[in-house]
Amino acid sequence: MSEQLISDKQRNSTPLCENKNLQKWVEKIAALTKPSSIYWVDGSDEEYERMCAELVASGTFTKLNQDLWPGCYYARSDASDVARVEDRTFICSHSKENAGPTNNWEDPFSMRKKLKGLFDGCMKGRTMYVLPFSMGPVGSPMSQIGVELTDSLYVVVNMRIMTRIGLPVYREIEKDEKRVVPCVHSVGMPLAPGEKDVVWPCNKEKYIVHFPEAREIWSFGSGYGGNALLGKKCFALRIASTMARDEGWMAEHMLILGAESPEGEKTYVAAAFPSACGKTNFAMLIPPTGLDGWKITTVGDDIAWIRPDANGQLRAINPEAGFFGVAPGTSVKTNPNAMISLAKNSIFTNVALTPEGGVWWEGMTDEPPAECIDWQGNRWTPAIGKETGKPAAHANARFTAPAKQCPTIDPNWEHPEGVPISAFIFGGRRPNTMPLVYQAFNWSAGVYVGATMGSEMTAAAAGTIGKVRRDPMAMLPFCGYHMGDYFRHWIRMGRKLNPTPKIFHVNWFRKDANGKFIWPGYGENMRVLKWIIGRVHGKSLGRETPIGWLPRYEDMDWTGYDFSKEVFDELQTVNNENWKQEVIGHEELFIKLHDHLPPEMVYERELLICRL
Ligand code: O2Y
Ligand code: MN
Repeated sequence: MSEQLISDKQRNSTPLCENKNLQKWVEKIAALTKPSSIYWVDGSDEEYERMCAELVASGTFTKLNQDLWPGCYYARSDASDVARVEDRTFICSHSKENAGPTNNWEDPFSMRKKLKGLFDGCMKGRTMYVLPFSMGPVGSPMSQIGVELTDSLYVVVNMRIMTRIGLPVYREIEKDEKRVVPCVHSVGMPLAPGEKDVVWPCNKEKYIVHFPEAREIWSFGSGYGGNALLGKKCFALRIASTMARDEGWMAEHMLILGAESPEGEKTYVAAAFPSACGKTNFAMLIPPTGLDGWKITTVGDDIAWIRPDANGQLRAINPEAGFFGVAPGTSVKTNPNAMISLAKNSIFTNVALTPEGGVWWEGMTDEPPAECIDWQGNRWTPAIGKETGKPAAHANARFTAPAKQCPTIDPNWEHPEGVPISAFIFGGRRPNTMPLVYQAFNWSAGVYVGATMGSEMTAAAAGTIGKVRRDPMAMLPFCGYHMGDYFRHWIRMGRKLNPTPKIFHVNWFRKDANGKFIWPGYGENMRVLKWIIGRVHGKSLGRETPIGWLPRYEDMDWTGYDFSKEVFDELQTVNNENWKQEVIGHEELFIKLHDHLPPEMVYERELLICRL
């Protein structure tokens, strides 16, 4: 098999793209990183099979039992390389001020010098893959193109699921109509001649670097998720947010879903919740008993690129082609559509491996397997787990699954012009203060709601479990420029829109006095969505409060669900004293951003204080 691979590598060592600038850049990076071979990825099925076979041969992949998990593979990362590294993520704009106080900044000249040192010879003994990818359907006017040069085959096969790659993208590059975003990635572990590789090469030193003016990404030292699959957070959010600011569109950390009423009326909404707050579950929601005449369709679960059309109607695409979802907690009960999406042709990272050659993670089934191999390769049983407190799967274990396998995938999910967006929903994990749902009074008040969003943190970012932080529009780790300017961009966008989408805030996580969640969440969230859609179409009523419009008990559709008015009223309580504290909390971030904060944010804060 390896001979076959070598001859194929040689075949693809001649450029598959005629664009001279691309060829020159590949040569330049190869001269710096000194790989032993260069492979131009064609993106074919046959190539994918070979690459997965090579990953199995090298020990990085385990092929799962194909009767149970057809087309699926399993990988375990190095124990030190399990999540995005926010403290090692840099925005190297020319001026520090443009990166703003919420990003790590370094002067681009000294950073380039540092990167030159790090990347010098870093691919020795490895193959450098030339991986062209399209964020968004190939050829869509809303799509963008990147080329990732990477020495990680694991990255190539994951990117094949998460983006559109290969020959059609080279053809787009040859048209020379769009600027290509250059992305350079290395695991940072060169191999000496004859040195045996490890299953998960990486480097203790990590750098995830963005040059927004040059629209360039360099990533060193990690092979995991958002650090290495550069189309995702690095391109589709950090670099794209700066493109969007300059070109009058929006790159947002948002799911996109469609809701079709029993009468056949279709409404699309986009929603921003911080990392690991249930965006994937909401994007694939199954309406509950009583509202089963409604149909939810999924356009995307993580990122939305949104642009006004010639008439001012906002339209959105999902720039991705797959789901890189959190495995723990995903089950046939919590998200059957995700379980069907990941049942075949998927890659699992840092979950547990069962003796039957299947995968398992905490929350997947009520009963854990009698034994399995945990994400670190050790034998695990429920008793061992209890004794050591160690889970079988890492909290940030992931599945990489093709979006087209999702049973609820929207018929227009690849529409080149995108789908029309009628509402934005912001949300977070808030045990108190925030009601289940409310509507902002207008666009500017809604931007304030998004700008002051907050949430308890989870495992998606290294070392942050349990903390609470403000996460404006869920973009704090992902905005490629000054957050104050980002709010200004939102305010400006509002002036171009017709109709102006309505803005809402939801909180599925309010707790009662005993610390128990009051709202059941999951499918029942459809009741909230139905109220939101009713507001969009002028069909639902609400009451005015100091923070916005809230549904009363009788404004919600409770068909098929016995939820008491008393509990609902508790869930919807707006306590003015708590809210005064909340507004003080808004200051924390606003003070940091003060010199770039648009005046609308200050007015909205003052208006809110007056209303309270
Ligand atoms: O790189 C990681 O650890 C995953 S982070 C991630 C992955 C998919 C979707 N969203 C996120 C996120 O952190 O928001
Ligand atoms: Mn995300």
